[in-house]
Amino acid sequence: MSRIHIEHQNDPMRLAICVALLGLASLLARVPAGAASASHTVTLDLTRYSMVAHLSAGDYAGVSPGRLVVHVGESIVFVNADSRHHTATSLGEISAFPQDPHWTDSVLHESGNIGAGSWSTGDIAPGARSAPIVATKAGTYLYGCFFDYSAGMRGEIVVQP
Ligand SMILES: [Cu+2]
Repeated sequence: MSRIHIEHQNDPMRLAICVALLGLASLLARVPAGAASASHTVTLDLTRYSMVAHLSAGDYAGVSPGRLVVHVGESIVFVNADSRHHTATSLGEISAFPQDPHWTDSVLHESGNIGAGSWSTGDIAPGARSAPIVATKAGTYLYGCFFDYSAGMRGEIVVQP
């Protein structure tokens, strides 16, 4: 072995960096596939998805996928691919889209997680994406757009345990 090589092996700083990198590598190796950090995307676009589709909860348009299945701990990001403003706002843990969601302007602000209680992405500008909304409790949840609910802009999120 060359003299330079031996010097490198004995360099305490180099050794510390090696140990740190090995530690980091073993941490990364321990993160299982499909861990709690998994993220899903729902695209909001009333122009592109203008055709009315069907769910057992009722007719809908403007979201893709209309029915999204996730697991507890995973998060959903709503992407506004449209040229107009949208929201994704909870309708609750119910089985059919209501005639009137009875929302107030407060849903234009981001709030809550999917699970117990109401949640909303808040107002998502054209081209923008929501903060990740975490699915915290198993169940079937309906949501809709504050601006376009009467136009049928709705969707369903199924949270599995
Ligand atoms: Cu909308």
